[in-house]
Amino acid sequence: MSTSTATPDVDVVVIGAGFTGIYAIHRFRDRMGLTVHGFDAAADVGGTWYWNRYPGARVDIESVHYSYSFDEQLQQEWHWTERFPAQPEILRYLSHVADRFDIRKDVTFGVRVTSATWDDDASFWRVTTDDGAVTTGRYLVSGAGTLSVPKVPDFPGVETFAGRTLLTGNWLEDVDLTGQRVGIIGTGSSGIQAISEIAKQAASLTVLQRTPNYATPIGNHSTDPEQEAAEKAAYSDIRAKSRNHFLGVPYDEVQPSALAVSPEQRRAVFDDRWNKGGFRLFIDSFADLLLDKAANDTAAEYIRERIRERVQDPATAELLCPTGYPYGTKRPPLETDYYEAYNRDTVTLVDVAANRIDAVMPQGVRLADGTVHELDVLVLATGFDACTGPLLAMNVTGRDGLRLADSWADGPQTYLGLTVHGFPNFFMVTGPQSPSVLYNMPLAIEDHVDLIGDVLAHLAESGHTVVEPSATAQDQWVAETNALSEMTLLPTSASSWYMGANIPGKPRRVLVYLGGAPRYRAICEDVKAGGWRGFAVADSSRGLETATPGQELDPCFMFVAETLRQQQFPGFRAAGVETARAVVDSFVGMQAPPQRVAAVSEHSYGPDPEQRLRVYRPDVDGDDGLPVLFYVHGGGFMAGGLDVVDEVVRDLAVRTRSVVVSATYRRPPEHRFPAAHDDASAALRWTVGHACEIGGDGHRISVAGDSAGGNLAAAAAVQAVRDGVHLTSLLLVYPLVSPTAQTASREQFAKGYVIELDDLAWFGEQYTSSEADVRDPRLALDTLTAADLAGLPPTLVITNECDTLRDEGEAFAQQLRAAGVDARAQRFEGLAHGAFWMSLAVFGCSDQRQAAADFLVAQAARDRAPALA
Ligand code: N01
Repeated sequence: MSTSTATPDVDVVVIGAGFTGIYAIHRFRDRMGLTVHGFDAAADVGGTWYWNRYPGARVDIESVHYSYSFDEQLQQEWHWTERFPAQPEILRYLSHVADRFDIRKDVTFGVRVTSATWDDDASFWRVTTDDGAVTTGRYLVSGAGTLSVPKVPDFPGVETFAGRTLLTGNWLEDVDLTGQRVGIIGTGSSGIQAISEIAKQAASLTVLQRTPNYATPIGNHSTDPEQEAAEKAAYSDIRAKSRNHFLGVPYDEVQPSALAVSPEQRRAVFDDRWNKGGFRLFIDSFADLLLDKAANDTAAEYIRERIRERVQDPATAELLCPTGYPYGTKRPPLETDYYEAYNRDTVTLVDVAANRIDAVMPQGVRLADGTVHELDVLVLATGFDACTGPLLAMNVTGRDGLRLADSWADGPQTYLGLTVHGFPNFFMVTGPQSPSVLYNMPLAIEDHVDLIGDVLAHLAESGHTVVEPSATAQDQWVAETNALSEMTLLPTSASSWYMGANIPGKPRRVLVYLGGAPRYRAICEDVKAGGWRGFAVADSSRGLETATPGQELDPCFMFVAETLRQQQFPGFRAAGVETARAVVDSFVGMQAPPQRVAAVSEHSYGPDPEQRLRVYRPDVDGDDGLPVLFYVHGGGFMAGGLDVVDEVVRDLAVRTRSVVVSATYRRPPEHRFPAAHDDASAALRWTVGHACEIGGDGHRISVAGDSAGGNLAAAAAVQAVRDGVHLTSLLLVYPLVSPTAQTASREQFAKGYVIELDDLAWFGEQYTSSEADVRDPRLALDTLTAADLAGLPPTLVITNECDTLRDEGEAFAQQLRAAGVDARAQRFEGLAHGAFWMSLAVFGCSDQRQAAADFLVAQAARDRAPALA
């Protein structure tokens, strides 16, 4: 192919002809009219199913789900003979699909990609293959797979072995092992599948096990014609359900917690899922198995019990029982008669954790204690350099000579696990940091290829040719991926390939997105709905340097925004008062379990039932009066209450070791301006008057509020200072400063960011009755003079980048500074309005609360009365 013109040879170069390559070629070529060329090192289609022909190789997601969904006729006409088909049948399926869509004509087989280099001047990729050819393509799509670079351990002397060495991950032919003395290293999914089959043929089988695994029954059987017909009749429904499931399968029996049921009930659930087979025990029993060690222990112990039941020799059974890591933190294998294999006289289990492999010799494997296991065949089922390995093996170089290997020296850096900053027009199907291996692969692949198709269509529509994610979007994605991983038990496994821990020297970083397919899909939807958030487009590679990316948004917020969109929430105005209040109250569902405090008491500061306070005393030793934090909740003046901020103020009480007084107030439309403002002032007066009584230090009272509550808090603080009250500090979390503020952030984030501009307008209409109300300096804080503000305590204004109220909050901090107040604003990138309440849903909430707490604690320390200092 040519290499010298500025027009590339093809629009899209596709690497790999497995599940990804086949669909990608069809999608881009036949449905979008693009020119496409594919490469695969294999002699034919199949990808992983081409290379893994070891005995026992079998899929572990039901074939009805582990298959393409993109073509209705295809899924109707194909017949699977088994529930979990073996490798030859899957390869036949892929060959059939390739025939049906005439894929092979656009693939060069038998060549391996040795480098892919972005040409900054021509703005396309130069792809070099090991036959010396160079092919140029505007877009580069990798379907190189996640588990396609086998790990070959460098045992000393491995090349001296006189028998035959076979690698499960590169096993291309049927090998007759009858009568052979076989040794196998590795008891992951591949090893376990192979052991069950090889044990039936070999004269002897020596299993050299370093780490035992939690293998559970696959539950395979022939396809039942009636069930097949029923499934085919409901296929679109099944696929929709699958895409709405964490793992991409339509399982629907998961229960919330293994610890919330009795031991008998738990056992019944485990028995049921064990008998149903597949990944049901792992993914469809209890939702907290990967999150809570105690819950995980129940499943781990259950599996150990079942292993002991199946293995006759107690010592062998104990060796096969995993104990050193939680269930599921290494990918759980599925098996048929695996444990029974050890009941054969011909099978020996050797513990190479206790007595490590020392060397491979011509006659077999020698262990550290000098024992030699003599072998004719050595099978290496030692795993893969997962997820990043296949991409790094291709020597990818992006803009300005940036090597992917350097960009990823500290672990993968991606946006959506699909694209990489610095690598224009490069797409990784099921790449690292995407759900990939934790999402039914064919569906994960279709979703990714479709998303790439949408990006390319967007480029064409906008008249651009080059696309790349911003560094900010990528950083946010990496943070989301790592934060999700930290919430699970995965990082506790010492050798899981999910964490890159199986390859010496590989950075320990989570390689898969653990938020599940539905969350991932929702985020991708928000990326699209938000005008391709985080992606910059340009006419050329150089143009990317100055291109403005679509507004990035923290992925947690993308999920929240998309969830609201999917619920078709019509906005607060259309929802009306009662629904608006219910919606705001429902934000409790986005909060972490509340922190424990020593005491909570209820108080009134006026006759109206809404004039209430809730006082939280943290569990702190000592008789000294604690600092007091007076907190006013937000909710557009007309919604919100003590319950919805209960978790927020408990957390602040614990973080700041302060007594927190949480105030609510009379709300519109029943009570209009200035009722809420009068109440906030009255509640603060109550707090000042009762500070000692509630265990606080009357000299150290800080005032805080969020959103509309920030407005009320600021106004109450101004009034208190005017009344001669000493305040320690003022914390305003994305405060409403004025109903009529006209700012760039109000325009930029008017729609699609949780609180919309029209919501603000409607809240204002509910609360105010006249123009005079709207301009009243208690509400329009921007009209307060320097004299009004002078004397306010040190103030922190927390703002969020993607918030309608951002600019007015930051302007208010300036206004305070101009009045001589020690004030500053702290902006949180990527967050939107409401984050301060969303401790469970938005990971950045914790940073925001910590910033608030650090400020409050520092001010309280500084303000300590001399006698107590
Ligand atoms: O690889 P693995 P795999 N000395 O990494 C051992 C998918 N898959 O090919 O645990 C001694 O899981 C290693 O020991 P340890 C599936 O996603 C799917 O089996 O590191 N032992 C471990 O026992 C799966 O998870 C199917 O202590 C050494 C084994 O080798 C993924 O592929 C079927 C060693 C490697 O296990 C990988 O599975 C098969 C050493 N130096 C695979 N080095 C389906 O069913 C490594 N080991 C679809």
